[in-house]
Amino acid sequence: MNEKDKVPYVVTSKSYTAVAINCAAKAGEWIKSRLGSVKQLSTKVSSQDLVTEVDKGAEQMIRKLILTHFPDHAILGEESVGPGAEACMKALETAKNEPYLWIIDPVDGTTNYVHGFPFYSVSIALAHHGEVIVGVVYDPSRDELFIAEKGKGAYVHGNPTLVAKETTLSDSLLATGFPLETSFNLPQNMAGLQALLPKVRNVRAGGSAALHMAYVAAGRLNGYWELGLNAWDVAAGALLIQESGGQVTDTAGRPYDLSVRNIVATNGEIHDDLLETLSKAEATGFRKD
Ligand code: 2AM
Ligand code: CA
Repeated sequence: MNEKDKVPYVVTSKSYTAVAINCAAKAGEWIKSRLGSVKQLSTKVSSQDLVTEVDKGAEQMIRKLILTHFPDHAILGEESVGPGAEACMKALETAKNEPYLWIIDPVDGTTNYVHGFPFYSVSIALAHHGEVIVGVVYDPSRDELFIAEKGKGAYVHGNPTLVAKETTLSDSLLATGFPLETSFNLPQNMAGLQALLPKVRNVRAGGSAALHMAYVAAGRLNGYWELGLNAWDVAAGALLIQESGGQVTDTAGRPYDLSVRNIVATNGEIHDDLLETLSKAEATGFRKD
């Protein structure tokens, strides 16, 4: 073939998963390199709701990378949405029917990050017409990368993840988190803890929803519940769990979708018992009409 007739190589299909991994790894390394050097600490709605220049910088980094590869895709990121549940729900309502929507939490576990407690993560999910098709959670402290593709399984460093096998609450290690809203969610959370603690092996509250969900996927936790979360905290983790054989619903037992804020995520075996205990304790986070 004549040199001038050669067609230049054009990348026609870029892997969504490869881009998600690249973004999570790059942002994760950068976040870790800035550990302990946070200069400006701002709060969103209260002194408990922290945001740093690292959260904002990491989100910008991820946005740029995604848009370099997929300029037509939409992006929903924690740091680009105003504070509070209303703002998140509104942003999600507008974005959820986008053909391709990336859902980013640049630092999940910001409070831990600020305090130097090594349990935080980068969470990146891609939804196609509202259904999560790729989920990546990266833990820079342990250099653990959890990856899931819809219908193709979930992996941590190339090894398939599988949920734990225990079938009873009494053999289960659970995790939860404490939402900031104090008038309604706090008493609900206390009621849930009080009902569950005597029934299970123990309960942890590590402070990163995404990482807790990755741990359920990997069989390190049997289940996790938390009230008042946002789409970016759980979208990637939900796919990790589903692709590892587990179950994800809201606290009323309805199947997971992007708008779920009160979440129950388990190995499947203990799901109904966990739901029932929360319901009996009136600790689902849903107000009675
Ligand atoms: P973040 O660190 O990205 O804010 C811990 O219980 C979990 O709750 C974390 O995933 C944390 O995510 C999330 N979280 C913290 N503040 C929150 C808020 N105001 N609303 C909803 N979720 C919050
Ligand atoms: Ca988060």
